[in-house]
Amino acid sequence: MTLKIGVLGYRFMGKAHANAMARLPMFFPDAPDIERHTLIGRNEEALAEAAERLGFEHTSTDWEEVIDEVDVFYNLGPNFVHAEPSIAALEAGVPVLCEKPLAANLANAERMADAAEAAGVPTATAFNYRYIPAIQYAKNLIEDGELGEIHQFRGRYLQDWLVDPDAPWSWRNDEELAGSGALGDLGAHTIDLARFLVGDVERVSGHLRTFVDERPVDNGSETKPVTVDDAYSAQAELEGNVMATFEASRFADGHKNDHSIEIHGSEGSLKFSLERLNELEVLRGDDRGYETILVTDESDPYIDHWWPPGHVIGWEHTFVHENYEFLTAVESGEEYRPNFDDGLEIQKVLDAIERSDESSEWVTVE
Ligand code: SOE
Repeated sequence: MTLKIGVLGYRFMGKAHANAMARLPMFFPDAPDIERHTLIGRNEEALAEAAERLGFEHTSTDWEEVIDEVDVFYNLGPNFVHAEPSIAALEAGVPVLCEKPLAANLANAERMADAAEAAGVPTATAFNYRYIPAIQYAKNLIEDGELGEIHQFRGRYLQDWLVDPDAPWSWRNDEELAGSGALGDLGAHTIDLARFLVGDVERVSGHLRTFVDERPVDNGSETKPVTVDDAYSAQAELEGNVMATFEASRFADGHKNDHSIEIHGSEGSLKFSLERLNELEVLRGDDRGYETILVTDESDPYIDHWWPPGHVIGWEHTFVHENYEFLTAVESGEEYRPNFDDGLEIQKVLDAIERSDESSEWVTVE
């Protein structure tokens, strides 16, 4: 059976997922057969150009119509578009992959997770960084007890594309449309890795800041207000009494896409940085320094699908692994993680960090 895929959104994420789908038959021959069936957007001309370039057979400006025609629905639109089309697809029994964060607010994330539960079909919240081989290697080390009992998690995600006060306003700067700023866009990834590698977030103390209050619209003389954070930091307690700190900024000059984590346990530590994603730094026992492990051996997660050792992979490969796992779960009907429930748990943490910033108090994640 060939799975027909409908995709809403054709910009950054549309390109990342379309590329992943195109790579699947070549590198993951056991992946389900898929057809890039319909690309959905609002501007017919731009949509037609994107469909041609990204390899989709059809286009549509009406997501409701498409839901009835496809076997899988990808929601890659801005955060404020996540809820309604995803819920409608689930009500029609269609599995959904939705970009992160799951929604622009907690209420919508709850509605989406409820719809997923009622539908009983696989769902995905698209946390692609779980699919970096070095991150899966780290998970295996932790599960095998190589780091002993985990005491501390430290995660920061730094970008610099908003340092310029004249960088144009976009939906990512608006609370209604995005939910939050660096917190939801970047912090959601870090919190996903903390949950994936260590455990659930139990309570948080958060701090949010906006450094530029208004930005030009389309380089013109008009401006629009910035109603989300440019940066956030939080301290947290994870299950098992693990101490954590999270931080993200779009205002960290000199950092392009610097997502770094460090984990310390009773028997060892590890460090990972997205800008060197083929490597994991590990320290064990009485080692006096970290050993850099190049995670490109055939026995490393997913690597046997790609190139010989040392022939490094990149950011786009994470989407191939993610699409492989999700579409395999769709075909077999098995549960996929991270699903909408995981997306909701992360949304609860984002919400708790914002509430903690407002109240200047620790907030329990419930
Ligand atoms: C922009 O800040 C962005 O594209 C995020 O939206 C992505 O989730 C992250 O992977 C890279 O940066």
